[in-house]
Amino acid sequence: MKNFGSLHGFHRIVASLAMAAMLAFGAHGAAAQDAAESAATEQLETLDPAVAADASSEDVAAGASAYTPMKPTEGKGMPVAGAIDVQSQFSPIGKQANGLHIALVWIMAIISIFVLLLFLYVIVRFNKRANPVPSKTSHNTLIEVIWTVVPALILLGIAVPSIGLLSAQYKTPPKDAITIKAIGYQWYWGYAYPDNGDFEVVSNMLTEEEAEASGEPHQLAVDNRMVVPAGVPIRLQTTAADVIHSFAVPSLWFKLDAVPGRLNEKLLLIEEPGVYYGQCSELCGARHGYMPIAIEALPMAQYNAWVLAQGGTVAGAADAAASVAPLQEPESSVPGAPGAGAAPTA
Ligand SMILES: [Cu+2]
Repeated sequence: MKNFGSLHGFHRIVASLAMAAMLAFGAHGAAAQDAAESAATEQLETLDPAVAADASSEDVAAGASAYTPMKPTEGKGMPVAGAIDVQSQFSPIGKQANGLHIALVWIMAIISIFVLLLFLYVIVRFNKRANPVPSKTSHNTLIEVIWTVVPALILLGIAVPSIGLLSAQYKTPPKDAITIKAIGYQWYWGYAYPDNGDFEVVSNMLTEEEAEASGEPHQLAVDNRMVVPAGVPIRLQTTAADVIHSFAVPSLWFKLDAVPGRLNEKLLLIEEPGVYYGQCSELCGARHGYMPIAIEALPMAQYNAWVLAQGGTVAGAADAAASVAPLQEPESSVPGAPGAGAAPTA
């Protein structure tokens, strides 16, 4: 148990060091900014005017033509300055895992304090001055049984929820889950929507000025977000076009490698609408640190409206679409075309 406890403490020290390193890295980020600028500007020019317009508005438009990127909530779905713990969780699996994490920290703390108190007691009570003639006792069956059985029970108590969590994290998504595919490129993300007409959205990082202008955290803000429905199961598949990337969003407890030639999938269920940020988490080349992830979870009706605005299709389109937006020709979505969201040609 002592090992377990100290490992956990060690983990935290490492996390703090890593954070310090990341802060230092962030300071150097400006150097690579110039290279980013031209690519991002190019991307911005192809933006749908409706998307680019008034990013500061807090309204989440219901109509297809009026989609406005949602304003992120400070501290939600993003890192907080000075924090050392896990981000607040917004998925059921994240809450389960965070609960186990907190329980383990408490178990670790209680055991560490207990062992520390034993040490102090021995140091004070049995030092050479206080106890000049030591006892020659070498065995005590009762104590030996207790200090074997109790740690074993504690380990068992940890193992059961731990193994349960492990399997729950890789539970297969239900049949009716909406499939969305995240594709890693050097160095940006593409999001394909095979269940919604198979259009693809290309997502590039915003420059510092652009992120500031839209009220978003720099190096996490992107031009085109991965828009998903909230409150319904999503079959999130990951793959890559060139090298291995990793799709990771800490506040949703989601991390899955994106491997060329392979299709990984995992269930994603976001409990409430919001903007959730993440980053590529597999060293993938020079601009690995500049391919952030921004997920915008919307209520189903607004998600459908967004899909239609991108030129995609909606299941059971007739009624769902009629209430939110005019139908568009599916031909307007060219599979794999970058910058999907151009106006339909018809
Ligand atoms: Cu990457």
